[in-house]
Amino acid sequence: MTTNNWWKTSTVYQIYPQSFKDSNGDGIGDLNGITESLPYLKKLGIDVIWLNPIYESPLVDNGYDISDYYKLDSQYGTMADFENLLTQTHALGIRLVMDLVVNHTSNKNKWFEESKKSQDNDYADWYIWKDPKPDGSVPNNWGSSFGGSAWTYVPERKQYYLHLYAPEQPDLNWENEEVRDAIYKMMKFWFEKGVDGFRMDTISLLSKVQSFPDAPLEPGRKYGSAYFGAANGPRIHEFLQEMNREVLSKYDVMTVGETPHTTSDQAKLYTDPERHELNMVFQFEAMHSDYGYYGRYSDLRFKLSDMRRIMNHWQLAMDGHGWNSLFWGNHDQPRAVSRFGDDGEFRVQSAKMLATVLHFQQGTPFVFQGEEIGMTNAHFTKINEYEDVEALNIYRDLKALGLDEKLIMSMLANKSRDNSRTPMQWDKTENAGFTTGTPWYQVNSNYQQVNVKQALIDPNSIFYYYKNLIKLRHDLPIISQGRFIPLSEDDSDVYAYIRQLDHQQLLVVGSFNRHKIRFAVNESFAVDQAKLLIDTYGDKPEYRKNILYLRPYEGAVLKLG
Ligand code: TEU
Ligand code: CA
Repeated sequence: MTTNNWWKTSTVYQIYPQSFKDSNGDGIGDLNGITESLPYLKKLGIDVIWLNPIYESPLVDNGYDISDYYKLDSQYGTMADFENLLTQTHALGIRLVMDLVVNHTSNKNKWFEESKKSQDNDYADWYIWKDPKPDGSVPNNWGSSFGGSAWTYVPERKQYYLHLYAPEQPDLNWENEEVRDAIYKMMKFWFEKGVDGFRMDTISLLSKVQSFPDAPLEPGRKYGSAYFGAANGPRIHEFLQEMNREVLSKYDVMTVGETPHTTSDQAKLYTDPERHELNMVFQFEAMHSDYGYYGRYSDLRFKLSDMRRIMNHWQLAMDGHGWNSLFWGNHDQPRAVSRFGDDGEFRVQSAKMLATVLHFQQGTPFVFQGEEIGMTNAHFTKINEYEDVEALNIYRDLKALGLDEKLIMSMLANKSRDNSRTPMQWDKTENAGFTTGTPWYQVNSNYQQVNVKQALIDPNSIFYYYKNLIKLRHDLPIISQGRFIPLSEDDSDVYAYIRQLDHQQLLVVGSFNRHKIRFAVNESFAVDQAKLLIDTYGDKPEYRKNILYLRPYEGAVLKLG
Protein backbone atom coordinates (compact mmCIF):
# COMPACT_ATOMS: atom_id res chain seq x y z
CA MET A 1 0.00 0.00 0.00
CA THR A 2 1.35 3.44 -0.85
CA THR A 3 1.10 6.12 1.77
CA ASN A 4 1.62 9.85 1.67
CA ASN A 5 4.14 9.62 4.53
CA TRP A 6 1.80 11.52 6.83
CA TRP A 7 4.10 10.71 9.73
CA LYS A 8 6.72 13.11 8.35
CA THR A 9 4.74 16.17 9.35
CA SER A 10 3.16 14.58 12.40
CA THR A 11 3.89 15.10 16.07
CA VAL A 12 3.30 12.09 18.30
CA TYR A 13 2.05 12.30 21.88
CA GLN A 14 3.11 9.42 24.11
CA ILE A 15 0.67 8.25 26.75
CA TYR A 16 1.74 6.08 29.67
CA PRO A 17 -1.77 4.79 30.35
CA GLN A 18 -1.57 3.88 34.01
CA SER A 19 -0.37 7.39 34.85
CA PHE A 20 -2.47 9.50 32.50
CA LYS A 21 -6.08 9.76 33.73
CA ASP A 22 -8.17 7.56 35.97
CA SER A 23 -11.87 7.55 35.08
CA ASN A 24 -13.28 5.17 37.70
CA GLY A 25 -11.51 6.04 40.94
CA ASP A 26 -9.44 2.86 41.31
CA GLY A 27 -6.25 4.92 41.21
CA ILE A 28 -5.04 3.56 37.86
CA GLY A 29 -5.17 5.48 34.61
CA ASP A 30 -7.39 3.82 32.01
CA LEU A 31 -8.78 3.90 28.47
CA ASN A 32 -11.88 5.88 29.34
CA GLY A 33 -9.63 8.40 31.04
CA ILE A 34 -7.75 8.82 27.76
CA THR A 35 -11.02 9.13 25.81
CA GLU A 36 -12.16 11.88 28.19
CA SER A 37 -8.89 13.72 27.60
CA LEU A 38 -9.02 13.69 23.81
CA PRO A 39 -10.27 17.30 23.58
CA TYR A 40 -7.15 18.35 25.51
CA LEU A 41 -4.91 16.53 23.03
CA LYS A 42 -6.84 17.95 20.10
CA LYS A 43 -6.28 21.41 21.52
CA LEU A 44 -2.55 20.74 21.70
CA GLY A 45 -2.78 19.81 18.03
CA ILE A 46 -0.93 16.50 18.03
CA ASP A 47 -1.46 14.10 15.13
CA VAL A 48 -0.77 10.70 16.63
CA ILE A 49 -1.11 9.07 20.04
CA TRP A 50 1.26 6.28 21.03
CA LEU A 51 0.01 4.14 23.90
CA ASN A 52 2.44 2.18 26.04
CA PRO A 53 1.34 -1.48 26.40
CA ILE A 54 -2.23 -2.07 27.57
CA TYR A 55 -2.38 -5.81 26.90
CA GLU A 56 -3.08 -8.43 29.55
CA SER A 57 -0.05 -8.56 31.80
CA PRO A 58 1.10 -9.53 35.30
CA LEU A 59 2.69 -6.05 35.23
CA VAL A 60 6.12 -7.05 36.46
CA ASP A 61 7.53 -4.48 34.02
CA ASN A 62 4.44 -2.27 33.79
CA GLY A 63 2.96 -4.10 30.82
CA TYR A 64 6.14 -4.91 28.88
CA ASP A 65 5.48 -8.48 30.03
CA ILE A 66 2.46 -9.58 27.98
CA SER A 67 0.52 -12.70 28.91
CA ASP A 68 -2.08 -12.43 26.13
CA TYR A 69 -1.56 -10.33 23.01
CA TYR A 70 -5.24 -10.50 22.08
CA LYS A 71 -6.62 -9.23 25.38
CA LEU A 72 -6.41 -5.95 27.19
CA ASP A 73 -5.47 -5.80 30.83
CA SER A 74 -8.71 -5.33 32.74
CA GLN A 75 -7.23 -2.49 34.78
CA TYR A 76 -7.37 -0.33 31.64
CA GLY A 77 -10.91 -1.27 30.63
CA THR A 78 -12.61 -3.54 28.11
CA MET A 79 -12.18 -4.13 24.41
CA ALA A 80 -15.34 -2.06 23.93
CA ASP A 81 -13.64 0.81 25.78
CA PHE A 82 -10.67 0.45 23.46
CA GLU A 83 -12.83 0.45 20.34
CA ASN A 84 -14.61 3.52 21.63
CA LEU A 85 -11.27 5.27 22.22
CA LEU A 86 -10.14 4.36 18.72
CA THR A 87 -13.35 5.62 17.13
CA GLN A 88 -13.30 8.89 19.07
CA THR A 89 -9.62 9.41 18.32
CA HIS A 90 -10.19 8.91 14.59
CA ALA A 91 -13.23 11.17 14.69
CA LEU A 92 -10.92 13.98 15.82
CA GLY A 93 -8.49 13.25 12.97
CA ILE A 94 -5.90 11.79 15.36
CA ARG A 95 -4.21 8.44 14.76
CA LEU A 96 -3.49 5.79 17.37
CA VAL A 97 -0.30 3.74 17.55
CA MET A 98 0.15 0.80 19.92
CA ASP A 99 3.21 -0.75 21.52
CA LEU A 100 4.42 -4.02 20.00
CA VAL A 101 6.44 -6.08 22.47
CA VAL A 102 7.69 -9.16 20.66
CA ASN A 103 11.26 -9.66 21.78
CA HIS A 104 9.79 -11.34 24.85
CA THR A 105 6.49 -12.26 26.45
CA SER A 106 5.48 -12.66 30.07
CA ASN A 107 6.41 -15.95 31.72
CA LYS A 108 2.65 -16.22 32.32
CA ASN A 109 1.92 -16.26 28.58
CA LYS A 110 0.45 -19.63 27.65
CA TRP A 111 3.18 -20.06 25.03
CA PHE A 112 5.81 -19.98 27.76
CA GLU A 113 3.79 -21.99 30.23
CA GLU A 114 3.68 -24.76 27.65
CA SER A 115 7.24 -24.29 26.50
CA LYS A 116 8.75 -24.72 29.95
CA LYS A 117 7.00 -28.04 30.60
CA SER A 118 9.28 -30.30 28.58
CA GLN A 119 11.78 -30.42 25.74
CA ASP A 120 9.19 -31.88 23.40
CA ASN A 121 5.89 -30.11 23.21
CA ASP A 122 4.26 -27.90 20.60
CA TYR A 123 5.86 -24.78 22.08
CA ALA A 124 9.17 -26.35 23.11
CA ASP A 125 11.13 -24.28 20.60
CA TRP A 126 9.26 -20.98 20.99
CA TYR A 127 11.75 -19.56 23.50
CA ILE A 128 15.52 -19.68 23.76
CA TRP A 129 16.50 -22.73 25.77
CA LYS A 130 20.09 -23.88 26.35
CA ASP A 131 21.70 -26.70 28.26
CA PRO A 132 23.79 -25.83 31.30
CA LYS A 133 27.56 -25.95 30.98
CA PRO A 134 29.04 -29.28 32.16
CA ASP A 135 29.45 -27.83 35.65
CA GLY A 136 25.78 -26.83 35.70
CA SER A 137 26.41 -23.12 35.26
CA VAL A 138 24.71 -20.64 32.88
CA PRO A 139 25.26 -21.04 29.11
CA ASN A 140 27.14 -17.75 28.77
CA ASN A 141 28.04 -14.56 30.63
CA TRP A 142 25.27 -12.29 29.33
CA GLY A 143 23.71 -10.01 31.92
CA SER A 144 20.08 -8.91 31.99
CA SER A 145 19.31 -5.21 31.39
CA PHE A 146 17.64 -5.16 34.77
CA GLY A 147 20.60 -6.70 36.63
CA GLY A 148 21.78 -10.27 37.28
CA SER A 149 22.28 -13.05 34.73
CA ALA A 150 20.20 -13.16 31.54
CA TRP A 151 19.58 -16.89 32.10
CA THR A 152 17.17 -18.64 34.46
CA TYR A 153 17.11 -22.40 35.11
CA VAL A 154 13.93 -24.48 34.80
CA PRO A 155 14.17 -27.91 36.49
CA GLU A 156 11.38 -29.50 34.37
CA ARG A 157 13.47 -29.02 31.24
CA LYS A 158 16.88 -29.17 32.94
CA GLN A 159 17.69 -26.11 30.83
CA TYR A 160 18.15 -22.37 31.08
CA TYR A 161 16.02 -19.87 29.17
CA LEU A 162 17.23 -16.47 28.00
CA HIS A 163 15.73 -13.19 29.21
CA LEU A 164 17.42 -9.93 28.24
CA TYR A 165 15.15 -8.19 30.78
CA ALA A 166 13.48 -9.57 33.93
CA PRO A 167 13.27 -13.35 34.49
CA GLU A 168 9.50 -12.87 34.05
CA GLN A 169 10.21 -11.70 30.46
CA PRO A 170 11.51 -14.76 28.53
CA ASP A 171 12.86 -13.96 25.04
CA LEU A 172 10.98 -15.42 22.09
CA ASN A 173 12.90 -17.55 19.60
CA TRP A 174 12.65 -15.60 16.35
CA GLU A 175 14.55 -18.34 14.50
CA ASN A 176 11.33 -20.34 14.75
CA GLU A 177 9.03 -19.61 11.82
CA GLU A 178 5.95 -20.54 13.86
CA VAL A 179 6.77 -17.78 16.31
CA ARG A 180 7.11 -15.25 13.53
CA ASP A 181 3.83 -16.32 11.97
CA ALA A 182 2.05 -16.06 15.32
CA ILE A 183 3.36 -12.50 15.75
CA TYR A 184 2.37 -11.45 12.23
CA LYS A 185 -1.11 -12.85 12.77
CA MET A 186 -1.44 -10.90 16.00
CA MET A 187 -0.27 -7.67 14.31
CA LYS A 188 -2.93 -8.10 11.63
CA PHE A 189 -5.57 -8.53 14.33
CA TRP A 190 -4.78 -5.04 15.66
CA PHE A 191 -4.45 -3.46 12.22
CA GLU A 192 -7.82 -4.91 11.24
CA LYS A 193 -9.26 -3.16 14.28
CA GLY A 194 -8.00 0.10 12.84
CA VAL A 195 -4.82 0.75 14.78
CA ASP A 196 -2.51 3.11 12.86
CA GLY A 197 0.90 1.67 13.63
CA PHE A 198 3.28 0.25 16.15
CA ARG A 199 6.14 1.44 18.29
CA MET A 200 8.22 -1.72 18.37
CA ASP A 201 9.85 -2.46 21.67
CA THR A 202 13.58 -3.35 21.59
CA ILE A 203 13.14 -4.48 18.02
CA SER A 204 16.89 -4.38 17.34
CA LEU A 205 17.39 -7.29 19.74
CA LEU A 206 15.25 -9.94 18.03
CA SER A 207 17.97 -11.82 16.18
CA LYS A 208 20.56 -13.44 18.43
CA VAL A 209 23.97 -14.67 17.33
CA GLN A 210 23.24 -18.38 17.33
CA SER A 211 26.56 -19.44 18.85
CA PHE A 212 25.60 -17.38 21.94
CA PRO A 213 29.18 -16.22 22.51
CA ASP A 214 30.40 -14.79 25.82
CA ALA A 215 30.54 -11.00 25.71
CA PRO A 216 33.79 -9.18 26.55
CA LEU A 217 33.95 -8.55 30.30
CA GLU A 218 34.92 -5.20 31.73
CA PRO A 219 37.31 -5.42 34.66
CA GLY A 220 35.56 -6.21 37.92
CA ARG A 221 32.26 -7.13 36.23
CA LYS A 222 30.50 -10.45 36.50
CA TYR A 223 28.29 -10.13 33.41
CA GLY A 224 28.95 -9.04 29.86
CA SER A 225 26.48 -7.02 27.80
CA ALA A 226 23.80 -9.15 26.14
CA TYR A 227 23.74 -6.53 23.39
CA PHE A 228 26.99 -8.10 22.21
CA GLY A 229 25.11 -11.11 20.89
CA ALA A 230 21.69 -9.56 20.34
CA ALA A 231 21.80 -5.95 19.11
CA ASN A 232 21.38 -5.65 15.33
CA GLY A 233 21.92 -9.41 15.05
CA PRO A 234 22.57 -11.47 11.93
CA ARG A 235 18.97 -11.93 10.72
CA ILE A 236 17.33 -8.76 12.03
CA HIS A 237 16.86 -7.13 8.62
CA GLU A 238 15.62 -10.35 7.08
CA PHE A 239 13.00 -10.61 9.87
CA LEU A 240 11.86 -7.02 9.50
CA GLN A 241 11.65 -7.28 5.72
CA GLU A 242 9.55 -10.38 6.15
CA MET A 243 7.33 -8.58 8.67
CA ASN A 244 6.99 -5.70 6.24
CA ARG A 245 6.08 -8.00 3.36
CA GLU A 246 3.66 -10.12 5.37
CA VAL A 247 1.97 -7.35 7.37
CA LEU A 248 3.12 -3.73 7.27
CA SER A 249 3.01 -3.27 3.51
CA LYS A 250 -0.70 -4.14 3.53
CA TYR A 251 -1.73 -1.20 5.71
CA ASP A 252 -1.23 2.59 5.80
CA VAL A 253 0.55 2.62 9.13
CA MET A 254 3.47 4.21 10.92
CA THR A 255 6.30 2.22 12.48
CA VAL A 256 8.97 3.30 14.90
CA GLY A 257 11.42 0.71 16.10
CA GLU A 258 13.01 1.08 19.48
CA THR A 259 16.60 0.17 18.70
CA PRO A 260 18.97 0.29 21.65
CA HIS A 261 22.66 0.37 20.68
CA THR A 262 22.16 1.40 17.10
CA THR A 263 24.52 3.60 15.10
CA SER A 264 23.39 5.87 12.29
CA ASP A 265 24.73 3.40 9.71
CA GLN A 266 22.52 0.71 11.19
CA ALA A 267 19.60 3.12 11.48
CA LYS A 268 19.80 3.75 7.74
CA LEU A 269 19.39 0.03 7.16
CA TYR A 270 16.26 0.03 9.32
CA THR A 271 14.68 3.14 7.83
CA ASP A 272 15.79 3.56 4.21
CA PRO A 273 12.43 3.44 2.38
CA GLU A 274 13.96 1.36 -0.40
CA ARG A 275 14.64 -1.46 2.05
CA HIS A 276 11.04 -1.82 3.24
CA GLU A 277 11.60 -2.25 6.94
CA LEU A 278 10.55 0.55 9.33
CA ASN A 279 9.72 4.25 9.01
CA MET A 280 12.00 5.44 11.80
CA VAL A 281 13.81 4.30 14.93
CA PHE A 282 14.37 5.51 18.45
CA GLN A 283 18.12 5.56 19.03
CA PHE A 284 19.64 6.52 22.33
CA GLU A 285 23.05 7.95 21.51
CA ALA A 286 22.18 11.40 22.79
CA MET A 287 20.65 9.88 25.91
CA HIS A 288 24.03 8.29 26.65
CA SER A 289 25.73 11.65 27.01
CA ASP A 290 25.29 11.58 30.79
CA TYR A 291 26.03 7.89 31.32
CA GLY A 292 28.70 7.22 33.93
CA TYR A 293 30.97 4.47 35.16
CA TYR A 294 27.98 2.31 36.12
CA GLY A 295 26.15 3.04 32.90
CA ARG A 296 22.85 4.81 32.81
CA TYR A 297 22.53 5.43 36.56
CA SER A 298 25.02 8.20 37.16
CA ASP A 299 25.53 11.44 39.01
CA LEU A 300 26.73 13.21 35.86
CA ARG A 301 25.33 16.17 33.98
CA PHE A 302 25.41 16.09 30.15
CA LYS A 303 27.59 18.54 28.22
CA LEU A 304 26.09 20.60 25.42
CA SER A 305 29.10 19.86 23.20
CA ASP A 306 28.45 16.09 23.37
CA MET A 307 24.72 16.43 22.87
CA ARG A 308 25.06 18.79 19.90
CA ARG A 309 27.70 16.64 18.20
CA ILE A 310 25.46 13.56 18.44
CA MET A 311 22.28 15.32 17.35
CA ASN A 312 23.96 17.08 14.43
CA HIS A 313 25.53 13.83 13.35
CA TRP A 314 22.14 12.11 13.20
CA GLN A 315 20.56 15.02 11.32
CA LEU A 316 23.22 14.91 8.61
CA ALA A 317 23.52 11.14 8.46
CA MET A 318 19.83 10.39 8.01
CA ASP A 319 18.94 13.16 5.57
CA GLY A 320 17.87 11.47 2.35
CA HIS A 321 18.64 7.97 3.68
CA GLY A 322 15.97 7.37 6.28
CA TRP A 323 14.12 9.29 8.94
CA ASN A 324 14.81 10.43 12.51
CA SER A 325 12.59 10.30 15.53
CA LEU A 326 13.06 13.32 17.80
CA PHE A 327 12.61 13.11 21.56
CA TRP A 328 13.94 14.45 24.85
CA GLY A 329 12.20 11.93 27.04
CA ASN A 330 9.90 8.95 27.36
CA HIS A 331 8.73 6.51 30.03
CA ASP A 332 12.28 5.11 30.36
CA GLN A 333 13.98 8.45 30.81
CA PRO A 334 13.91 11.08 33.52
CA ARG A 335 12.04 14.32 32.85
CA ALA A 336 13.68 16.39 30.11
CA VAL A 337 13.45 19.77 31.80
CA SER A 338 15.22 18.45 34.91
CA ARG A 339 17.85 16.57 32.97
CA PHE A 340 18.71 18.99 30.17
CA GLY A 341 17.23 22.29 31.32
CA ASP A 342 16.55 23.85 34.71
CA ASP A 343 13.56 22.69 36.73
CA GLY A 344 13.84 25.56 39.23
CA GLU A 345 13.90 29.26 38.39
CA PHE A 346 14.07 28.73 34.61
CA ARG A 347 11.68 25.80 34.30
CA VAL A 348 9.37 27.49 31.82
CA GLN A 349 12.10 29.15 29.77
CA SER A 350 14.30 26.07 29.55
CA ALA A 351 11.39 23.74 28.72
CA LYS A 352 10.46 26.00 25.79
CA MET A 353 14.06 26.29 24.66
CA LEU A 354 14.55 22.51 24.67
CA ALA A 355 11.38 22.11 22.63
CA THR A 356 12.62 24.75 20.18
CA VAL A 357 15.96 23.15 19.38
CA LEU A 358 14.34 19.72 19.00
CA HIS A 359 11.17 20.53 17.06
CA PHE A 360 12.98 22.44 14.31
CA GLN A 361 15.06 19.40 13.42
CA GLN A 362 14.19 16.97 10.64
CA GLY A 363 12.27 13.95 11.90
CA THR A 364 9.10 13.11 13.78
CA PRO A 365 8.87 14.68 17.25
CA PHE A 366 7.53 12.70 20.20
CA VAL A 367 6.11 14.53 23.22
CA PHE A 368 5.95 12.48 26.41
CA GLN A 369 2.86 13.14 28.54
CA GLY A 370 3.41 16.08 30.88
CA GLU A 371 6.39 17.40 28.89
CA GLU A 372 4.04 19.95 27.33
CA ILE A 373 3.41 21.47 30.76
CA GLY A 374 7.01 21.16 31.92
CA MET A 375 6.60 18.33 34.42
CA THR A 376 9.80 17.71 36.38
CA ASN A 377 11.68 14.88 38.06
CA ALA A 378 10.20 13.71 41.35
CA HIS A 379 13.33 14.38 43.47
CA PHE A 380 12.72 11.32 45.64
CA THR A 381 15.20 10.75 48.47
CA LYS A 382 14.19 7.35 49.85
CA ILE A 383 14.35 3.95 48.19
CA ASN A 384 10.78 3.10 49.24
CA GLU A 385 9.56 5.94 47.02
CA TYR A 386 10.71 4.01 43.95
CA GLU A 387 8.53 1.49 42.18
CA ASP A 388 10.26 0.46 38.95
CA VAL A 389 11.82 -3.02 38.76
CA GLU A 390 14.92 -1.50 37.15
CA ALA A 391 15.42 1.09 39.92
CA LEU A 392 15.01 -1.50 42.66
CA ASN A 393 17.43 -3.94 41.04
CA ILE A 394 20.02 -1.26 40.36
CA TYR A 395 19.77 -0.15 43.97
CA ARG A 396 20.42 -3.71 45.11
CA ASP A 397 23.35 -4.15 42.69
CA LEU A 398 25.04 -0.84 43.52
CA LYS A 399 24.63 -1.54 47.25
CA ALA A 400 26.29 -4.92 46.73
CA LEU A 401 29.19 -3.15 45.03
CA GLY A 402 29.61 -1.12 48.21
CA LEU A 403 28.52 2.30 46.90
CA ASP A 404 27.49 4.95 49.38
CA GLU A 405 23.72 5.15 50.01
CA LYS A 406 23.65 8.90 49.35
CA LEU A 407 25.42 8.52 46.03
CA ILE A 408 23.05 5.77 44.95
CA MET A 409 20.06 7.87 45.89
CA SER A 410 21.38 10.80 43.87
CA MET A 411 21.92 8.53 40.88
CA LEU A 412 18.34 7.26 41.13
CA ALA A 413 16.97 10.77 41.60
CA ASN A 414 18.76 11.82 38.41
CA LYS A 415 17.98 8.88 36.22
CA SER A 416 15.21 6.63 37.48
CA ARG A 417 12.42 5.79 35.07
CA ASP A 418 9.98 6.48 37.91
CA ASN A 419 10.59 10.21 37.36
CA SER A 420 8.46 10.09 34.25
CA ARG A 421 5.88 7.66 35.62
CA THR A 422 4.34 9.81 38.36
CA PRO A 423 0.72 10.66 37.51
CA MET A 424 -0.16 13.37 35.00
CA GLN A 425 -0.83 16.68 36.73
CA TRP A 426 -4.23 17.94 35.60
CA ASP A 427 -5.08 20.53 38.24
CA LYS A 428 -4.30 21.59 41.80
CA THR A 429 -6.94 19.50 43.53
CA GLU A 430 -5.97 16.43 45.54
CA ASN A 431 -3.90 13.88 43.55
CA ALA A 432 -3.49 16.55 40.87
CA GLY A 433 -6.90 15.63 39.47
CA PHE A 434 -5.47 12.33 38.22
CA THR A 435 -7.81 10.20 40.32
CA THR A 436 -10.53 10.55 42.93
CA GLY A 437 -9.15 7.42 44.61
CA THR A 438 -5.69 6.54 45.85
CA PRO A 439 -3.19 6.87 42.97
CA TRP A 440 -1.22 3.70 42.18
CA TYR A 441 1.91 5.85 42.34
CA GLN A 442 2.47 9.07 44.21
CA VAL A 443 1.96 12.43 42.54
CA ASN A 444 4.92 14.81 42.15
CA SER A 445 4.79 17.30 45.02
CA ASN A 446 4.88 20.32 42.68
CA TYR A 447 1.43 19.68 41.15
CA GLN A 448 -0.07 22.83 42.62
CA GLN A 449 2.20 24.97 40.44
CA VAL A 450 2.66 22.64 37.49
CA ASN A 451 -0.61 21.40 36.03
CA VAL A 452 -2.75 21.42 32.89
CA LYS A 453 -5.43 23.74 34.22
CA GLN A 454 -2.85 26.37 35.05
CA ALA A 455 -1.17 25.95 31.66
CA LEU A 456 -4.44 26.42 29.79
CA ILE A 457 -5.23 29.77 31.40
CA ASP A 458 -1.76 31.21 30.83
CA PRO A 459 -1.24 32.36 27.22
CA ASN A 460 2.54 32.24 27.78
CA SER A 461 2.54 28.68 29.04
CA ILE A 462 4.74 25.88 27.79
CA PHE A 463 1.55 24.23 26.52
CA TYR A 464 0.76 27.01 24.05
CA TYR A 465 4.38 27.12 22.98
CA TYR A 466 4.23 23.42 22.07
CA LYS A 467 0.93 24.01 20.30
CA ASN A 468 2.69 26.59 18.12
CA LEU A 469 5.60 24.29 17.35
CA ILE A 470 3.26 21.49 16.32
CA LYS A 471 1.30 23.82 14.07
CA LEU A 472 4.44 25.25 12.46
CA ARG A 473 5.47 21.71 11.45
CA HIS A 474 2.16 21.37 9.61
CA ASP A 475 2.43 24.79 7.96
CA LEU A 476 6.09 25.08 6.95
CA PRO A 477 7.56 22.41 4.65
CA ILE A 478 11.05 23.65 5.53
CA ILE A 479 10.72 22.02 8.97
CA SER A 480 10.20 18.53 7.65
CA GLN A 481 12.09 18.85 4.37
CA GLY A 482 14.75 21.52 4.72
CA ARG A 483 18.49 20.93 4.70
CA PHE A 484 20.12 20.95 8.15
CA ILE A 485 23.21 23.15 8.48
CA PRO A 486 25.07 23.06 11.82
CA LEU A 487 26.35 26.38 13.17
CA SER A 488 28.95 27.37 15.77
CA GLU A 489 29.78 23.81 16.68
CA ASP A 490 32.32 24.95 19.25
CA ASP A 491 30.07 27.33 21.18
CA SER A 492 30.06 26.58 24.90
CA ASP A 493 26.43 27.51 25.57
CA VAL A 494 24.37 27.84 22.43
CA TYR A 495 22.91 25.15 20.20
CA ALA A 496 22.39 26.75 16.80
CA TYR A 497 21.64 25.57 13.30
CA ILE A 498 20.12 26.70 10.04
CA ARG A 499 17.40 24.98 8.06
CA GLN A 500 17.20 25.73 4.39
CA LEU A 501 14.67 25.04 1.65
CA ASP A 502 14.90 26.84 -1.69
CA HIS A 503 15.22 30.56 -0.86
CA GLN A 504 14.01 30.23 2.69
CA GLN A 505 16.19 29.95 5.77
CA LEU A 506 15.47 29.44 9.42
CA LEU A 507 18.02 30.25 12.08
CA VAL A 508 17.39 28.23 15.23
CA VAL A 509 19.21 29.15 18.45
CA GLY A 510 18.87 27.85 21.98
CA SER A 511 20.87 29.05 24.96
CA PHE A 512 21.71 26.55 27.70
CA ASN A 513 23.07 29.32 29.94
CA ARG A 514 21.22 30.73 32.95
CA HIS A 515 22.63 34.22 32.34
CA LYS A 516 22.31 36.65 29.48
CA ILE A 517 25.01 35.90 26.92
CA ARG A 518 26.14 37.02 23.49
CA PHE A 519 26.11 34.83 20.44
CA ALA A 520 27.72 35.80 17.16
CA VAL A 521 25.71 34.46 14.24
CA ASN A 522 27.49 33.28 11.15
CA GLU A 523 27.83 36.29 8.81
CA SER A 524 25.87 34.59 6.05
CA PHE A 525 22.65 34.94 8.00
CA ALA A 526 21.41 38.54 7.96
CA VAL A 527 19.91 38.90 11.41
CA ASP A 528 18.63 42.41 10.73
CA GLN A 529 16.62 41.29 7.73
CA ALA A 530 15.15 38.26 9.42
CA LYS A 531 11.65 38.06 10.84
CA LEU A 532 10.90 36.50 14.18
CA LEU A 533 9.14 33.16 13.75
CA ILE A 534 8.96 32.11 17.39
CA ASP A 535 10.75 32.99 20.63
CA THR A 536 10.55 31.57 24.13
CA TYR A 537 10.20 35.10 25.55
CA GLY A 538 7.63 36.17 22.98
CA ASP A 539 9.72 38.87 21.26
CA LYS A 540 12.86 39.06 19.15
CA PRO A 541 16.15 38.84 21.04
CA GLU A 542 18.18 42.05 21.14
CA TYR A 543 20.85 42.17 18.46
CA ARG A 544 23.53 44.41 17.03
CA LYS A 545 24.71 43.51 13.54
CA ASN A 546 25.20 39.77 13.74
CA ILE A 547 25.43 39.47 17.49
CA LEU A 548 22.38 38.21 19.34
CA TYR A 549 21.99 38.93 23.06
CA LEU A 550 20.24 35.89 24.43
CA ARG A 551 18.35 35.97 27.70
CA PRO A 552 18.60 33.05 30.18
CA TYR A 553 17.70 29.81 28.37
CA GLU A 554 16.28 31.76 25.46
CA GLY A 555 15.26 29.89 22.34
CA ALA A 556 14.46 31.72 19.12
CA VAL A 557 13.85 31.04 15.46
CA LEU A 558 14.43 33.75 12.87
CA LYS A 559 13.23 33.46 9.30
CA LEU A 560 14.65 34.82 6.06
CA GLY A 561 12.70 34.67 2.83
O1 TEU B 1 13.12 -0.57 26.78
C1 TEU B 1 14.22 -1.17 26.17
C2 TEU B 1 15.48 -0.63 26.58
O2 TEU B 1 16.37 -0.48 25.80
C3 TEU B 1 15.69 -0.39 27.99
O3 TEU B 1 16.79 -1.14 28.36
C4 TEU B 1 15.87 1.04 28.24
O4 TEU B 1 17.03 1.51 27.60
C5 TEU B 1 16.02 1.15 29.70
O5 TEU B 1 14.78 0.82 30.27
C6 TEU B 1 16.36 2.51 30.11
O6 TEU B 1 16.46 2.49 31.50
C7 TEU B 1 11.90 -1.13 26.47
C8 TEU B 1 10.78 -0.42 27.16
O7 TEU B 1 10.71 0.90 26.72
C9 TEU B 1 10.98 -0.51 28.63
O8 TEU B 1 10.02 0.20 29.36
C10 TEU B 1 10.92 -1.99 28.98
O9 TEU B 1 11.20 -2.15 30.35
C11 TEU B 1 11.91 -2.80 28.16
O10 TEU B 1 11.85 -2.50 26.79
C12 TEU B 1 11.59 -4.26 28.26
O11 TEU B 1 10.43 -4.55 27.56
CA1 CA C 1 -8.98 3.33 36.52
